[in-house]
Amino acid sequence: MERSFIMIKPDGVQRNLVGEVIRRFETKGFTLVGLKLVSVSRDLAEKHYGVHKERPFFGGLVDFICSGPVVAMVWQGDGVVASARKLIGATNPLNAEPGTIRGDFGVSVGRNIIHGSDAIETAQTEIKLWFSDSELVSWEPCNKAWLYE
Ligand code: DAT
Ligand code: MG
Repeated sequence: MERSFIMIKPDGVQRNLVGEVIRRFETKGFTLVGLKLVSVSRDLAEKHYGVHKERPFFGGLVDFICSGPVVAMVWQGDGVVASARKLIGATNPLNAEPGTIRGDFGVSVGRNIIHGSDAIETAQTEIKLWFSDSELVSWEPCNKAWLYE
């Protein structure tokens, strides 16, 4: 089944939004298959944001991601990659719709609380970068019959 890499950034952890973010993914109906608190190394942050390495904000972004613990997660479910992006909202929280995580909790692009993979292929690469196979748990939620027909 489809999986996405979701990370609560240092601002989300410091602002006590870990439970709120997890609640939104749980109540939506997605399944948590990986979860850990990580003190991110520069090497990992630079790899994760490698696609942005020529952008002027890259250095600040890497500094920020390494500035405090993050919560790295893998969520599973039909269509989870695109749906997670909708739950998260637009990159700039000022443009993100109310009801989305960034729309409800943020005011600036450099402190936008959460990361979510932007495509299925990206998700696969990011999950491999952040998690070993043994850290991912395949399990059958008991409410599955009530979420899928
Ligand atoms: P997203 O996180 O929505 O996938 P992205 O991949 O374009 O957005 O950018 C990655 C992160 O980089 C983003 O979450 C916040 C930061 N960022 C993007 N554009 C920025 C900008 N113009 N100034 C400062 N930080 C920026
Ligand atoms: Mg992105």
